[in-house]
Amino acid sequence: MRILLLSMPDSFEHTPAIAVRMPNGALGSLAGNLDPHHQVAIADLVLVQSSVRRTVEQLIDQFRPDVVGLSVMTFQRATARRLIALIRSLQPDVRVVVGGYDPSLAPDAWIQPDVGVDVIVRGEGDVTFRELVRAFEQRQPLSAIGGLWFRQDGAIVKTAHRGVARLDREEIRPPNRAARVLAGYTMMGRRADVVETSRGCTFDCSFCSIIEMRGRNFHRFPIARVIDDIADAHARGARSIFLVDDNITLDVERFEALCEAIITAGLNRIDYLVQGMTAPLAARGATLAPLMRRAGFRYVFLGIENVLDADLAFLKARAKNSRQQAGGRVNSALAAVTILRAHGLLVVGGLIVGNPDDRRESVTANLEFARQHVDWPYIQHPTPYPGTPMTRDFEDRGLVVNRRLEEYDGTTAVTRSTHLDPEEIEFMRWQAERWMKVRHLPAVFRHDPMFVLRNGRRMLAHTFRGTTWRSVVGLEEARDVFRRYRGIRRREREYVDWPDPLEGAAGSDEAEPATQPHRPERVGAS
Ligand code: B12
Ligand code: SF4
Repeated sequence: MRILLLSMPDSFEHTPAIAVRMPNGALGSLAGNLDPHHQVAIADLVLVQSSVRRTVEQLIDQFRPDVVGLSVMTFQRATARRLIALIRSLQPDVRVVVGGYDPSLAPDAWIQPDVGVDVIVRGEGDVTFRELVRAFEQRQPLSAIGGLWFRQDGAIVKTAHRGVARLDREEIRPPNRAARVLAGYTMMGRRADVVETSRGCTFDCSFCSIIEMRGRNFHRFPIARVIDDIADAHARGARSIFLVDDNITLDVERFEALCEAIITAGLNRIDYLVQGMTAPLAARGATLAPLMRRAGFRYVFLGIENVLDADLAFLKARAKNSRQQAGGRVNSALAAVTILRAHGLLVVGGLIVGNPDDRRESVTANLEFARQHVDWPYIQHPTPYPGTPMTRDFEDRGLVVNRRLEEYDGTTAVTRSTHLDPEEIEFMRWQAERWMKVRHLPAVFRHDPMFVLRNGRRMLAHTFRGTTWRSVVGLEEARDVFRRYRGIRRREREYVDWPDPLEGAAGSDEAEPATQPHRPERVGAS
């Protein structure tokens, strides 16, 4: 069968597509786990943000897929609906399958007939999708395949729950990067790729979707498999690799062993990015941080979440972000940041501001921490994604004020606190963050001077969207710039020039004309 896998073009404020365009890890894994006789094409649409419709039309025309699979996050839901409608108009009989976080955690949103989805794959998809495609090919019933919702005779059939895979038994085969048909992956000018070393997490932070998605568990790929996977990415040109594990720092000994294995394999000239918790990095940083540096790690995305105890407690992130000391538990953010930076690692600081009881001072304290201690701010607002405990808390307290899911991108405040309006929370973050980002430019220049020379102006223009000469010379207020920036961002969200089949219904009320940024693009053979 011919299978086309798509990830959505919608990108995130803190990883602008000018500088960061990474492959979607799910699609490579799905492709690698299909039976080998199928023809598979992967198109990460973030690579063609300025020509999504044209690219999809070309792909459908050239490839004539039997099955199209889309990977969707919640804020990408409306884009996915438009794409499905476009694809159906081009090839009405194609089978449309959706998977990933939003279809898994909000399947009800995907079953309306107008949306045009045939099958929803819930949770981990590698084995489920393989079995699904086999069943399509052999015209077998889908009811025996665990982990699906599908349409049959006008009704929705839900099949048995499917547990997560044990990764140490070769149940999950390596990703198939050869299936990618678009070019242009980058991390600030270096060819970028993603690699998984483990899946899952045993914590239960209230804002995170992982527990509802997979349950509380942690499974590790064998280190030899990870090294082969990194070598494969490297052989295909990757010079910057994001380890997309949910929480690699759950097992620090294994992480250290991985660093050693990377060094032994001579793969330590690659730049690595990883995300981790503050507590183990603070506790073990004295040995771990220098080892990470030797292995090539450059950026550490730290889930600091919040520097105030009350907020950490609300986010249920206290256990992973504090450590026991004489006199009680203390927040481990500062210790982790300090040790990482002392060893030459750059810290991407993940913070969440605008929690239910936040006052101006609480937001300011977190912004001030970021200003002083992180290299790149990754500050978000609490966002009520489907199925998270935090969503229930915000709903119960009547604090969700924005139901336009395309704005659930993490940097749009869609909830208010009991003391602050969402606009005020977002304004405070936006105003502080832009200057923190500017401060990071020299570090990027030292590492990738050509990239900065070529793109520095566009990166600054992106960071300061909405600024005009009038605002620079003080003839306009910062709030005017902020309003203009929000208008620009609203227009940027229109990635697909095709109507939403649920237009007018809740969650799709953006009606601005499409204006598009840039993007290199190429449609090649599969
Ligand atoms: C790595 C990661 C990133 C990387 C992405 C790198 C990349 N290009 O892949 C970065 C840091 C850039 C990122 C950014 C964002 N992320 Co993120 N990210 C993750 C993380 C940690 C792992 C995702 C991953 O790659 N896993 C490995 C792959 C193999 O697993 P998977 O994606 O789950 O795919 C499996 C199944 O879902 C399923 N599946 C997936 N797609 C499909 C499609 C089909 C057809 C089928 C059949 C099956 C299927 O099968 C796959 C294989 O088993 C998750 C989870 C977590 N613990 O926080 C969050 C997560 C996915 N991110 C999330 C969000 C919200 C974002 C941001 C909006 C803001 C943010 N929090 O940073 C931005 C937006 C990104 C963008 N598009 O611009 C949310 C999504 C919530 C939701 N309901 O939509 C998550 C769940 C975190 C959370 N808050 O709970 N993210
Ligand atoms: S530690 Fe990270 S992956 Fe685990 S529940 Fe918390 S935010 Fe999610």
